[in-house]
Amino acid sequence: MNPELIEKVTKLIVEKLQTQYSSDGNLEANRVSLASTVKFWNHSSSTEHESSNRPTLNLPSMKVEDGQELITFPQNSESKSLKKKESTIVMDEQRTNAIYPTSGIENPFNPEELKELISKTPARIGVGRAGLRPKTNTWLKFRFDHAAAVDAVYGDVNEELLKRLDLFKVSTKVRDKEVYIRRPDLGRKLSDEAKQIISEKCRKAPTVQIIVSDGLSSSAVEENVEDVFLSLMQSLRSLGLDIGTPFYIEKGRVAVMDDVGELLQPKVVVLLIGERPGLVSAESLSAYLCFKPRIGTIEAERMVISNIHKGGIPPVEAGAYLGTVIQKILKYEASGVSLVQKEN
Ligand code: B12
Repeated sequence: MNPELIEKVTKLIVEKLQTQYSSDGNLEANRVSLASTVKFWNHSSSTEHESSNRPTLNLPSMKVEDGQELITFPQNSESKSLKKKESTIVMDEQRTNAIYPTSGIENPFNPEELKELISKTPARIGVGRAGLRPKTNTWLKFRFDHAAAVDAVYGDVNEELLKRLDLFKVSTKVRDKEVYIRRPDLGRKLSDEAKQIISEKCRKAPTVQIIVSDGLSSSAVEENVEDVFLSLMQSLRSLGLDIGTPFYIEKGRVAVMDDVGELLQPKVVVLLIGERPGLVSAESLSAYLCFKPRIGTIEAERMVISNIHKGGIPPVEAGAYLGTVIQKILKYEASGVSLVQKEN
């Protein structure tokens, strides 16, 4: 997607969220409003159910056209089935159609119940079998998804992408992928060289420090980070927040943000990092946030917006939404469990 289009979309989303959160200055109302507009991934893929795997942003029906590109955000008040992201519905249908009724279990005892069960989970259920073995199609699909997961974990992020986003690259204390997988502790520490480069290149004490890392999926970064990053930057700018010098950490873990916090003393760190590949996608990105992360920060102080990918939370929406979460963190000077406590 091009940057101008992202800018337009982000502005619209941020403006809408702003009016939702702060129009009346009433804390309780704002809290209720946040709770009612953001719903996290719950592993349900049913189109019939209230829960959703993407935030329903209460946006006006919004169309942004730019040459060939067209983005449409369905209205919150639309029917339940429309609340769900269209691509997810298509995926559901494809999956259900692929498995039922032509393949999978032949002559099921209760076809309707089977269909209902399959529609509720991305797990490979109701796939049938050939004798004691999985059917060839099921087996090939599994091998395909497994290969995608291995590629995601072992791959490296394209240098061109980092150049495009103007992110310089540093490493953690681990260089080898095998070691990275076996020693999460080393991925939580910056190398000495990284510390020196960051100190030289980055502005100190910014309000918001953005970091990108491959984590457990380089594919997640390659697929989503550009849109999330650009809309996050745009969203922070529209909110008038000061942004530090962003950079990329290779083979990072979530808690590496503590080292960055010590070095640069930002108020908030947002880390865009590849998630461990799972059943639904090998390309899912998370944004972990923390108010003043420092050595010794406990996990409960962190927050996560997960499942950012084309079948989950759309990247541009995620970036725009993150800006408003950061604004809230700054307002309460807290994140994670402390934020919830202060809000209440
Ligand atoms: C692996 C994993 C875990 C592992 C982490 C083990 C480890 N050391 O790697 C364990 C089993 C401990 C775990 C625990 C929890 N998890 Co978890 N976890 C995941 C999973 C499958 C992958 C995360 C990942 O790839 N991270 C990236 C890599 C690079 O990070 P890492 O540095 O190796 O590991 C850190 C993160 O994984 C982080 N983390 C893991 N889960 C959570 C949850 C929250 C709220 C936070 C702030 C951080 C966090 O803690 C690790 C140590 O720093 C995601 C699913 C997903 N789609 O993302 C769910 C997921 C992130 N977890 C989730 C939850 C709810 C939890 C728990 C709160 C469950 C509970 N009730 O106790 C706890 C909180 C742990 C914490 N750190 O605060 C939810 C978050 C939902 C949300 N949007 O808020 C997710 C999205 C699963 C889901 N679909 O519900 N988790």
